Amino acid sequence: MTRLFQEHTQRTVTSLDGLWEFAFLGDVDPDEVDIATLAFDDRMLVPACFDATPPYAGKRGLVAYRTQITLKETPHHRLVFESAHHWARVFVDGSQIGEHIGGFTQFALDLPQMTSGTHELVVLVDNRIDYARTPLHLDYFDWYHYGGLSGSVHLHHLPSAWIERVTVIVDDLASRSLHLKVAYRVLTARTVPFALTVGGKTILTDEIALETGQGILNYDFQLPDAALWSSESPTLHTALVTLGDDDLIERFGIRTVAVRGRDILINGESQRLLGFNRHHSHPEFGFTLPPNIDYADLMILRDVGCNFVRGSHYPQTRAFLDLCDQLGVLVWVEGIAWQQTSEHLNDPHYMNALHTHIDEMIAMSENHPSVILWGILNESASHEPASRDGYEALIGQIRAADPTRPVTYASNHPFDDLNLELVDVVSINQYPGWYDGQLEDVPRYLDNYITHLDAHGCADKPIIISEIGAGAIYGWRDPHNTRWTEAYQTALLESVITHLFHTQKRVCGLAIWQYCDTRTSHDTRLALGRPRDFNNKGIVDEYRRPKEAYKTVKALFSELRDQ
Ligand code: ADA
Repeated sequence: MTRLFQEHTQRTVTSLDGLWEFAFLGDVDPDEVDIATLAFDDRMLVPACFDATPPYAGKRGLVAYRTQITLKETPHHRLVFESAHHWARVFVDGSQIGEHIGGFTQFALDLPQMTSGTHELVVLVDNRIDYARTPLHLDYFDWYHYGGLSGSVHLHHLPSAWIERVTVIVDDLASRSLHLKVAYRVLTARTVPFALTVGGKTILTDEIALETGQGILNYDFQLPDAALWSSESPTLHTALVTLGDDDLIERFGIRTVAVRGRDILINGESQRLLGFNRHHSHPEFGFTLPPNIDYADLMILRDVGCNFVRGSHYPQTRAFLDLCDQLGVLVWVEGIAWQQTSEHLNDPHYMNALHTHIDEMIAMSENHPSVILWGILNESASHEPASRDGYEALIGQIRAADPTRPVTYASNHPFDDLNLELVDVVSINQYPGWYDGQLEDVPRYLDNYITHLDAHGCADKPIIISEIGAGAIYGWRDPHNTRWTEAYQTALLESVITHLFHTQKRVCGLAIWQYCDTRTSHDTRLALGRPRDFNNKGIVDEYRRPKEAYKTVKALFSELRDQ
């Protein structure tokens, strides 16, 4: 999965994608594996989710991948994994160089000093549900935890001083005043030239004496008259940062996101968010969506009249965010979580893993102008006093790392949530007419949530209905029009949209649950409410075939977008 633009012109980056040697080891303790004696009896594509392929469908266990890497004479080498589901341990020439916990985020591992030439890379990947090893993925989550090297792998050949990360922050919209942060690392002290060009024009130049170690360069600059980014007019700018012999290209948009009273504002203009929750998954590819599926999904969402996607329930790939940047789709990005308990939020093992994961999420998503909201802890125990510290810690972490975007979490406790004062945007997941009450009760339930929230501290905050929906089995039509028929789903979504935006007029956004049907876990507590082992609340099925609700939502959203 590549970016939509080239990230380096000077730095050499070798793609390691391709068919690697592969072995399914099964229920084996990774600490007991002897890398030297592993028998690789199969091949596996990287990137791919191995358990989305028929021979390994549904299997959980330890797997091993092997390939060769070729090091150059450059002073330093680094391996970058776009994602590994959902635990990985990496070896070069038989020596362990690092581990990573949790899927969906990019991680980098530095190689020790080695001779140039060919070396052996082995990666152990585990997709078992194992709280002790990888606490972010639990068996009861309502999505299937595919496994494997699900993202691309790259080998970076680095000079003696290199750029770790570039962040572009909008300080003042009117004057187009921006701030550039360049994180770097240096092996041996040196003085190097620095430059920033934007759109081919040199904006900053400098000569910097860099000490050994790491640091951050900070610059203010202006781009007078530069076009702004918005959903309607998603203009992007390309920054090329060079530092000595290294460089990094980032795309950014000039836009602000703010909250004022009940509104979410982009560049000072109030937004009505109309969209869906989307799982980044497909039965044939797992989490490794080919670019054309990402693109097709966004074209479908655009056709339905959406301007908004909630990336449920984990960080989104940079390739997907690149498309959203360019197409003007507004995105809510959240960390991995699903109905976490207050025990989780008080367990340092869980919280440490989540804090690291959130840092990784921000690092990979922060320059994408399409990302307008940070989310955490989907439907977790926000109604229990014992969860307070956890919410405060995570929200505090996000605000410290990125004060430029509002923070939210999807609460399923509209009547007894204890943490909504902490967020900028209140987001509510509820299923009236599906889990609670009947179809005709939907408007009354929607009014009850809002009346209660407004009377209990949320009157001056934006509210998003972040999940609502009904299951429909593709093609299931029946004169009774009961639950699971396409007609029931259509009627429920029509009632929701009409009531929220024509009658009640309080919420600033809606993310329907969900965009497409998605495979879910085999957990028996879920299975009985999940025919086919799928969450069937998509308005398209898992192969993106439209259900009856498609046309209705499209008509309603399009009318609202035209207002
Ligand atoms: C939740 C949850 C979703 C999905 C949905 C449903 O509230 O956040 O991931 O499980 O309900 O279909 O019930």
